[in-house]
Amino acid sequence: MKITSARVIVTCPGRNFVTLKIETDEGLTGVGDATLNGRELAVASYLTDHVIPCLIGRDPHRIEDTWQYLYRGAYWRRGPVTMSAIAAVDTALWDIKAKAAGLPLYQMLGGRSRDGALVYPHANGADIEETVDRVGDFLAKGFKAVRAQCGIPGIATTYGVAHGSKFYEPATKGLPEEQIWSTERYLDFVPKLFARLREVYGFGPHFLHDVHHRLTPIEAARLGKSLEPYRLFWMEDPSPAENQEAFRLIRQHTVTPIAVGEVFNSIHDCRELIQNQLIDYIRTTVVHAGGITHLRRIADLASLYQVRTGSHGATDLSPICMGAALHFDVWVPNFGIQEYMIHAPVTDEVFPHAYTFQDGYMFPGEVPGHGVDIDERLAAEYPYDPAYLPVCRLEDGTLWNW
Ligand code: GCO
Ligand code: MG
Repeated sequence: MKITSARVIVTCPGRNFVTLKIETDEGLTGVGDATLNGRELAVASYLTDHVIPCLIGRDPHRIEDTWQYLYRGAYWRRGPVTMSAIAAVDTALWDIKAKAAGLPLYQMLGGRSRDGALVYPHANGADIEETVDRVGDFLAKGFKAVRAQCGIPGIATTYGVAHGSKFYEPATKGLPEEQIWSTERYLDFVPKLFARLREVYGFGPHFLHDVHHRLTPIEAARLGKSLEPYRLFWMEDPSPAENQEAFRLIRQHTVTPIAVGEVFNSIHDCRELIQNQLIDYIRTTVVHAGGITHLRRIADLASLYQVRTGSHGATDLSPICMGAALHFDVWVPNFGIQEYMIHAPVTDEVFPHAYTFQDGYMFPGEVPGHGVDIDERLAAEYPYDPAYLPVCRLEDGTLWNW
C-alpha cells in the first residue's frame, strides 16, 4: 500500500479544529487530529508545507519508521507544533492499519484490558451552590467522576467557570482576554467547595479539581494538604512543571494525588516526574504528545512507577483525538481515567463517531480503525474563526500563568 495524497482540513463547528486526512492507493483513508488551541494554523502549515510532501509514496503500514522519520529526520525535535503534526500523521496511520486489518484500533494495540474507560466531565458554577447543582446533574446522568470548578468571591473571572452559559469554553474571538488572579482568595476558598460537595454527595463519587498552573510549589503543597479531608481523585496542574524537580516540595507535604501533563508533548517533559514518583497521573494525550506511538512509550515508562494515565480531553481536542484516546484507554494496562469535556452537537455532526457513553464509562466502538471520521462537506460550511486563550495577571498587573 502507498500514500497517494494527504490534506489538512481546518474547520470551526463551534470551535476551531485542524484535521489531517491521508489517502492510499487501495482506497483506505485515515484521519488524525492536529488541533493546537489558539495556534491552529502553525500546525496546519507545518503539515501542509513540510510534512505532507514527505508522506507521498510511503507505505502507510510503516508507522514506527514514519514516526522516527518525522521526529529525528526534522533535526528540530519536540515542541507542541511539531509533536501535534507528528501525532496527526501517527493517528491517521493507525486508523489506516486497523481498517486494513478490519479491526478496531484497540485490537492492534494488544486488545482490551477493560470493558470501558472511566471518564470525568466538567461541572462549574458562579458560586458553590451552582457548582454543587451542576455536579448533581452529571451524577444523575450516570457519571462516577466529576471535575468541579467554582467562581471565587472577589475575582471577576475564574479559570474553569463559564461566562453565562453552563458550558465552559476558554478560547474567545479577537485578541486574548485579560483575566485577574488572586492566589490568596483562591487558596482560602477552594476547600469550602469540596467540603460542601462531600456534605451533599458523600464519599461515593470521585471529585477532581484543576488548579491550572496557578500556584508556586509551597502554595500547591498547602492546597493539597487542605484538600486531604475531601479525598480528591486528583488535583491537576498545581504548579507549572517545566522544573520537574519542583514537584518534590509538593509531594513532601501532601497525599492528595497529583495529575500533570496536558501541556507536555514528549516523554522528556515528564521523565523525572514519573521516575521520582512525583505525580500519580500523567495527562499527556494523543494529539499533543506525538500520537499513539509516543503516548504508548510514556504510558509504559509510567507503568514501571505505578503512575496511571489520565489523558487530557477538553473540547479543543477534536472527536478524532477522543476516539483514538478511547482505543488507547481500553488497552493501556495502567489506565486511570479519561477527561471527557462533552463536545457541542455541531462538532459531533462534523465528526461522526462510533464512541458512546454509558453509566460513567465510554466505549470506543467496534468499527475498524479508530471509529471517527470528518464530514468534509459539512466542515466546509464552518470556516476557520481565529480565537485565543486568555492571559492572566495578578492584581498588581504582573503577568501570571493562565
Ligand atoms: C483541562 C484543561 C483545559 C485547557 C484547554 C486549553 O483540564 O481540560 O486545562 O481546560 O485549559 O484545553 O486549550
Ligand atoms: Mg487542565
